[in-house]
Amino acid sequence: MFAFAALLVVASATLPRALAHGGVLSYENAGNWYQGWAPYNSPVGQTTIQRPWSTYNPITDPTDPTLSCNDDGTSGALQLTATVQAGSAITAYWNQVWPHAYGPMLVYLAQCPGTTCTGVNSDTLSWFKIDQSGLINGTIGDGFWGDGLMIAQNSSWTTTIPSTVPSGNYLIRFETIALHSLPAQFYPECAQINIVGGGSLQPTAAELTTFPGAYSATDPGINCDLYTNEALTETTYVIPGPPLYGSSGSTSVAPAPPTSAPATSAPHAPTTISPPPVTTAPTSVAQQYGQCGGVGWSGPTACASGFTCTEQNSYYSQCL
Ligand SMILES: *[C@@H]1O[C@H](CO)[C@@H](O)[C@H](O)[C@H]1NC(C)=O
Ligand SMILES: *[C@@H]1O[C@H](CO)[C@@H](O)[C@H](O)[C@H]1NC(C)=O
Ligand SMILES: [Cu+2]
Repeated sequence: MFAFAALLVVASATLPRALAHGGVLSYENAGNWYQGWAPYNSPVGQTTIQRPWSTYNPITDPTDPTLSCNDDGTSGALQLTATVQAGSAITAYWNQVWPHAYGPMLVYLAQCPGTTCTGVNSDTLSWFKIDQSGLINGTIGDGFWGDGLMIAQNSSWTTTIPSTVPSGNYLIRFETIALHSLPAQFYPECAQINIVGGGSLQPTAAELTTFPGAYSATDPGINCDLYTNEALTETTYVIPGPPLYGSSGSTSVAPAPPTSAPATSAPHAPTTISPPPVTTAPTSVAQQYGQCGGVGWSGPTACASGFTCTEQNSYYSQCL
């Protein structure tokens, strides 16, 4: 069993004893690697973009005060921030091999007031969800989940910072929720990023939430028993949390043009071609560094002019 072999490797690397659990250990963006916080080392001298976190153990209460970033919400004494281009991909890496294949993957952003997230308690922020993957196929009881995809992708998850997100300082919160036993297990860790080159689409009120606050123990996606008879036929899973960013309408997005041609209007041929308007609404092509393909990907598969969709692995293609 590869999982067993991996656990032996982990044990010999003198990692903590909570071998069945863990968290995000490192990040990658645009070719830059960022080592994460080491929760079982002394906090003294740790310099990382990741927010401090305290335990490999799961949080099992969705109202737990540590639910925002798996700690008390404070930044590190030597906290760093990564500069990240809007539209670029950022990957979080969990300890290998992540053991829990049943449950959803979720990624959130929260903008910090002021000019830095350092010193801002994560418990005070409003979060919006930029990525999620629930039940990919099969049934609740025996299906393939976002968590399984994360494991299949080298125990990592790649998400694209939406190109529409306003530039600024954010926390990014990667979360895997494990449903193999009840209560559900929450594994959230956060990192500080400064998003540059962003757009102007603010999340709507309906898309914003808090941690704790976003989840309840009675949410169908959290109080989800995989071991009932119904679970073996149920193919619908409701991912917990707010609607995805950009999905619930916003005043700063222009309404879609009517799809039926205005047959009755007199066609006046324009004598000049106007340049395309600058738009901040989501487009059907991926921008530079944006994801454009891969197993499970349902977003754009074409790249903006001048960029080519390039396969990085079977789960991730990127416009370069
Ligand atoms: C479920 O999805 C995964 C990943 O896309 C794929 O490898 C697997 O074959 C699918 N299983 C079924 C039963 O469709
Ligand atoms: C798999 O993840 C590890 C970090 O956990 C990383 O060092 C390694 O480069 C990754 N391998 C691939 C093929 O991406
Ligand atoms: Cu575990």
